[in-house]
Amino acid sequence: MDQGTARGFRSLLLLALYVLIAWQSQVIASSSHNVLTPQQKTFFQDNGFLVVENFAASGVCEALKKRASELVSTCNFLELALIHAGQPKPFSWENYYLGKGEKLCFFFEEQAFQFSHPEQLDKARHIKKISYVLHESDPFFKEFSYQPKIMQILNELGWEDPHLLQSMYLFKQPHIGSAVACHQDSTFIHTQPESLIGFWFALEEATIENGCLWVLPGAHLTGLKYKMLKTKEGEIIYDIYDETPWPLAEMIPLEVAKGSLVVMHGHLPHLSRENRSEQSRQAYALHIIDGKSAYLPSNWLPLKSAEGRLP
Ligand SMILES: O=C(O)CCC(=O)C(=O)O
Repeated sequence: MDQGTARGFRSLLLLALYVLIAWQSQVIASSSHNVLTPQQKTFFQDNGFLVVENFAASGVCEALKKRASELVSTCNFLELALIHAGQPKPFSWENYYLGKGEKLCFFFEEQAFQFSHPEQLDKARHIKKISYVLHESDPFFKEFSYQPKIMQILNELGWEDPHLLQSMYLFKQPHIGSAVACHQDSTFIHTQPESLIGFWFALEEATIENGCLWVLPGAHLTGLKYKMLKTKEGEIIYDIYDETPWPLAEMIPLEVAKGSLVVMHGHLPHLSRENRSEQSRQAYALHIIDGKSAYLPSNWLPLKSAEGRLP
């Protein structure tokens, strides 16, 4: 396919995505109903998470998956291989992602760095995640992330002035998809008062086999175990409050269908296990704060104050 045809195809896909999302929004706007039932809101308050089925149409999931794979094809893996090889600064992970306001960061599974010829690597089969500002820097993800239905759910859950702060595309590759250790998202993003909430969209079916999310229901009512802080000098440090291990045996799997949304309170402990199955488990995650809270200077991720606000 030549460049002109590829561009035309991309515009068509973006238009299709726009029409699908606009149609969904129209359905919401023209109905007097809330997206969430009172039972769902109570469930979220009690448990710290909520599954909203059929949030995104299958065509929207496919368009986002296709866009993510296009973005991966643009990534410079050789630069990352140098960073991984532990070259002295400026080739360090910190320099790669710290303070990178608008640029996309690409992270690969460990196996990618074991190739003796990095230029021959099949990036599509080894990419782990793309972060942290897809919702700002890519038109497809921006269209999806700023749709009114997201705002409506946030409002219904009590977020009055939501700001999209961070986004991540998670590939969870077949066979080699690595685990994400148990954590609370508010460890990494701080506001005063706390207001972090995560929206995790399953772009493919998520099962125990392919590494679905696991959560600890009700544990969002407990404090943070630790905080990752950036010092005035720009160094990353950890403030530890509680060293007891997570009760992993009490965690429950969230097996969800393609198109489902999982909402998670910033204090909810969650993890995902390795994917050893044949199926990938692709997902898109958004981390959102309330603009009524102060965004603290201890955050590693800079806040672009005017942007990130939902309409
Ligand atoms: O998708 C995963 O495996 C983990 C995602 C996660 O931890 C998050 O969105 O906060």
